[in-house]
Amino acid sequence: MDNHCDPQGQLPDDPFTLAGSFGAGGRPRAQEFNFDGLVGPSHHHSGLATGNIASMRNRGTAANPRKAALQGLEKMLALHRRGIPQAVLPPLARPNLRLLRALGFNGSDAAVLAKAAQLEPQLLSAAYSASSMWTANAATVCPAADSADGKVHFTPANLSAKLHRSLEHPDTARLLRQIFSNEQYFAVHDALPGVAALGDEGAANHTRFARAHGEPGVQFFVHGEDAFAAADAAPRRFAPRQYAEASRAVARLHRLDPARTVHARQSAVAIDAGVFHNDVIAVGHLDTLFYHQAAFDDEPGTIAALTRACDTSGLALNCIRVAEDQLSLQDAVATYLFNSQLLCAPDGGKLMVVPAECQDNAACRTYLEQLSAPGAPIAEVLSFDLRESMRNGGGPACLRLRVVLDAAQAASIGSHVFFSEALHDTLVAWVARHYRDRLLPDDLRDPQLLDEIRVALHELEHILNLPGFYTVD
Ligand code: SUG
Repeated sequence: MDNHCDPQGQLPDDPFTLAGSFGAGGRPRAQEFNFDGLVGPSHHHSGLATGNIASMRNRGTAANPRKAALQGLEKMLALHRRGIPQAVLPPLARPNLRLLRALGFNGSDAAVLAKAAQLEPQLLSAAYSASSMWTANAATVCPAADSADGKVHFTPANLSAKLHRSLEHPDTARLLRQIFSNEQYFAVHDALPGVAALGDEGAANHTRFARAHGEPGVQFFVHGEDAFAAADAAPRRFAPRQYAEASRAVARLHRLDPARTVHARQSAVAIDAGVFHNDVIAVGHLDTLFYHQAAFDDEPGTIAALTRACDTSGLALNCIRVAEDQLSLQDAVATYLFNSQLLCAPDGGKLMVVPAECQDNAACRTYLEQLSAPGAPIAEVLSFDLRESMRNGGGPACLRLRVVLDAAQAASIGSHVFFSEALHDTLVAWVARHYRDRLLPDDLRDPQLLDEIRVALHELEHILNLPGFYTVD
């Protein structure tokens, strides 16, 4: 197959050195930045996410927030060193005391925590959840080249399927508006109304194909359910999280060209096997779709629609299909092979970033050896230990939000979110100073933890130049 990576792939150390470069048709060159979530200090395992097998399985086990954050930073550093444009999104402030107070817990902050711990420990876990680390769920992002108004659009995901996640979007919107503040370049919408029938899980159910990041592409939205479809509700083990109506609304808000937008339905069998987001079973990048045969409700129809839309954009879609006899659906969920990041190295080769669990599974390891053999589609497989995040069902692709930016758009960002060796070192030292190395759900009642987190986040606000971000409660 054609190893077609972004021909604009000269990746600078500093995104601002991009200034002044133009690509095909006089369009500004653009790069895909991976905005990885920095794992917050309250990372713990409390089994809040039904339908997410890892979260359900690890409920109540000890977490190591320090290790979780360092594992994420190690991935960011490694990719940065490979020349992949990398940035960071900070954790949202937790605990969310607004939630607990709104639910009738009152008194001092310590009293609120103590009463919630005694009466509703799962609500306390939700208020303390560090789930904003999975930035693939922060928003759906549309590069300027795909929108009729030429702006980069963001719609924060309402994440209405899960209580702990539904708390994220107001702060996510505030964060995105603070970072992507220049309205000449960026439009940050409000999340869709937070009801089940408009459930939206952001970029985890969305991908984009294009010849180069700065060129118009094909947007691909995947949903689990049609809110108003006729009674097709076969008995299900797990409820879908993404609704077709939500995907279509995001496409309208982002002013996409319907001819270059494809909507497809996830297979219910996959959802029941633990594919709570489509990015657990498929990933796309530039001209490539990597997917398991069980990913879509109508596989031939979905691939045909995508191929047609890509054809009309002058793009030959490369599909890498994994059959059940190569890797079972169950192993796909256990290894998170499809939650890998597909990336383009500066030398043009395709990189695949997989979780270490892929190497622990014999079938998956064999498959990856074939996929990266000489002449095969992938130039190199990079494996990372992200076990802390994985124990909550979050692999490499969950931890990053892809944002395509050209030089002027990148240069308009004043926050210190672009990754560098220096930022890495600062953040590692910050984590070492402030994070615990063991956290159980029961520890969340400790008022000392609240104080530790407040001090840490106040410092982070300065490191990342996000004034006031953590001041609002
Ligand atoms: O929403 N886990 C997250 C994992 C999100 C992974 N993201 C993507 N696939 N893009 C979720 O299920 C677990 C929290 C806990 O169990 O404490 C959790 O929320």
